[in-house]
Amino acid sequence: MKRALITGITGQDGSYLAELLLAHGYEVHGVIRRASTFNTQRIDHIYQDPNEENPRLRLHYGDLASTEWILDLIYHLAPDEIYNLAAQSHVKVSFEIPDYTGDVTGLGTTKILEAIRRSGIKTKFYQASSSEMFGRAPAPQDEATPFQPRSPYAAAKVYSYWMTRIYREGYGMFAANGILFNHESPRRGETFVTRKITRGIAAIAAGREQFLHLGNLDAQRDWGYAPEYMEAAWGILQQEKPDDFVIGIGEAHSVREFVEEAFTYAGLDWKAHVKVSERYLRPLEVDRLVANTAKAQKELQWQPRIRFADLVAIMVDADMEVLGLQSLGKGKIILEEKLGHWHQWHNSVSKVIRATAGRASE
Ligand code: NAP
Ligand code: G4F
Repeated sequence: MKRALITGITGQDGSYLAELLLAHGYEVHGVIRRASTFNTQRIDHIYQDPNEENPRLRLHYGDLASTEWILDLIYHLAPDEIYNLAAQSHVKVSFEIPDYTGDVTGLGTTKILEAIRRSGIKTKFYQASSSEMFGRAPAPQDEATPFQPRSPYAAAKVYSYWMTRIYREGYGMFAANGILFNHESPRRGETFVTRKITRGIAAIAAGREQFLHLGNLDAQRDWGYAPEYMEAAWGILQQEKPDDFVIGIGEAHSVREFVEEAFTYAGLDWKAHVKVSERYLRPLEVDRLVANTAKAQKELQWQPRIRFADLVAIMVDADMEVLGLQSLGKGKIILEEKLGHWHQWHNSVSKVIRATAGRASE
């Protein structure tokens, strides 16, 4: 049985990846941070009692801000695959806590790579690199596009990207970068723009809020559906040779277009509800990200099935259900028709987002 270690297992991607690996028959180990309140809502539906015989999902405490746990854990587990998904992942927040972001999102990667090297184990390492690293580089962006980072977060990710390549080329390690463009889902953190919009719509439809306050509506992103991106991450580690891959849809939409599509789907007029607030603007912005995924299509045979309008329907439906409203139901049908058995609406969507529901106005 293959064994995998996931940092960031409690996040959006970590939870989907854990489900995917369990479905592939792996023993999955996840690193979680000690918190005074429960922070495992996204993985509670796959949690296994450690007192059971041979649980296939096990959790370990650790924080990428410190080092003492990493070498021990990696040496003793000797996982076949390590997925480094942990990060302070919010771009705007990275301007407010740049040094912490550098510690965790940047240096955290080196701590893991160095622990792998020192432990002497043979493993495959996946680094969660980001399209944010491209920053100002003209679209479309591919594996050869030079990085022009525009935030402390992006700079930290560029550092991690290069450390991954340095350990690959310098020590012959199987270390690969997945350069993922924005990917979203009903499990997306509540303060990222797509989820903020779909939660806001549900709150407005329920009569709990009247307005949704957003920042820059002109920025364009290449938005896809997170579970499919975790299929790509897994695929990257199944290659014979370590390499770097751009993963995205290849289509850009502005924040305004996301707003329009989502409000229209919910039967609401966005102009009556959306207000632009300076509070959500950033010191620097990334204007346009569009993936050129020719390499991933050819070498990973990876082809996303969920498109922009599908994603919007899935996310609006899910947030409507969280608030106990009748959803329009298109999202559920799309998932049934386009995705396989491991991503069912009831298990992977409803149960989890009820657990992670929070305030709509943030
Ligand atoms: P997310 O939902 O914000 O999850 C981040 C995870 O990292 C959480 O499990 C979080 O734990 C953990 N974490 C944060 N600080 C930590 C620390 N100091 N020590 C240990 N764990 C820590 O992010 P995501 O959307 O799933 O993204 C996963 C990874 O892909 C991140 O590295 C992100 O930067 C990168 N990425 C994401 C996208 C995207 O569009 N989603 C695109 C490109 C790259 P808590 O639950 O305790 O906070
Ligand atoms: O949803 P966002 O916060 O995502 P952003 O900055 O693109 O970063 C995400 O994707 C990266 C991949 O490219 C990941 F690496 C990163 O970890 C994260 O997952 O913002 C998207 C756009 C930005 O241009 C932002 O300025 O939406 C704009 N926006 C407008 N109003 C807003 C808001 N963003 C947020 N979070 N909140 C707003 O009210």
